[in-house]
Amino acid sequence: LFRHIMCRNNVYPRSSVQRFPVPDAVVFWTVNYEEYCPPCYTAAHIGGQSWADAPLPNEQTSEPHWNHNDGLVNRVSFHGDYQIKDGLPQNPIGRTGLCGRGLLGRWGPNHAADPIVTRWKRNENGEIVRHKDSGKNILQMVAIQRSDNKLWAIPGGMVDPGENVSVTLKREFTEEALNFDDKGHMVEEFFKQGGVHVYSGYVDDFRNTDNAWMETTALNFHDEDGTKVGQLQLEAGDDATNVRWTDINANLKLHANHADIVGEVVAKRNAHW
Ligand code: RP5
Ligand code: MG
Ligand code: MG
Repeated sequence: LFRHIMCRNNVYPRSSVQRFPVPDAVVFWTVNYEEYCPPCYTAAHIGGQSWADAPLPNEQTSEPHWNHNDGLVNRVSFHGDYQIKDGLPQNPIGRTGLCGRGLLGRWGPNHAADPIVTRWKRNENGEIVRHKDSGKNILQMVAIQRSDNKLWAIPGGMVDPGENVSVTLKREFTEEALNFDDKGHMVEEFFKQGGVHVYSGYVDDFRNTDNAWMETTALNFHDEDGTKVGQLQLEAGDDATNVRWTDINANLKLHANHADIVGEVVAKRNAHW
């Protein structure tokens, strides 16, 4: 497990709540941090939403079925069983400087899916472009610009209750990179052939808290000859304000730990980095 960075030592998004300082040395719960006293924050607007849990502790409802599939909600973490302390799940990576759920709907893991759609970079003659130093082919991906933090990212989104991850991947790509319009069922057909599994686990997301965090399943959908999704006319939609084909290399800066996830695709395809 890596140490999270984006969800520490800053002001929580869409709020004025300052996270309690968590230096690198005291991230893990196993390390003693006597002074640790994080503020609690759960955004008011998530109350009563269908995608959100009830507040906790709660005398009216029974306790969520932690570490299990709970009705239509998947409360299983990719990192094994998480601990419950004072009735609340504990972030498996460690302290974030904030308790409560912040902007996240679920206590514990909030499951997302991330489709990494790629093609080879080509010149005007349709020939694959190699990088002059590495000699390796340059990979391009569909990246969106997030409206919430303006960062470029994989066009991912939350898994709806009971939704199969394969449906989430296709749906979120269509919503964010094609503005809800899968013209000619290109995405439907292309994704049906199956993607290559790249990553399942924790996301170093700026919304994470001590009691709620993002986890994702990332798959790579690669258009080898560039004649299928590689030809799509992109149009940003939903929570994306911009979309583009982006050259992939070591300088790529993306939201959360998306660049690390994309790095896995590069390794698998032996592309330039
Ligand atoms: C990221 O946020 C995940 O990796 C995924 O890309 C995304 C899901 O949240 P929304 O885009 O729905 O805000 O951390
Ligand atoms: Mg979305
Ligand atoms: Mg999204």
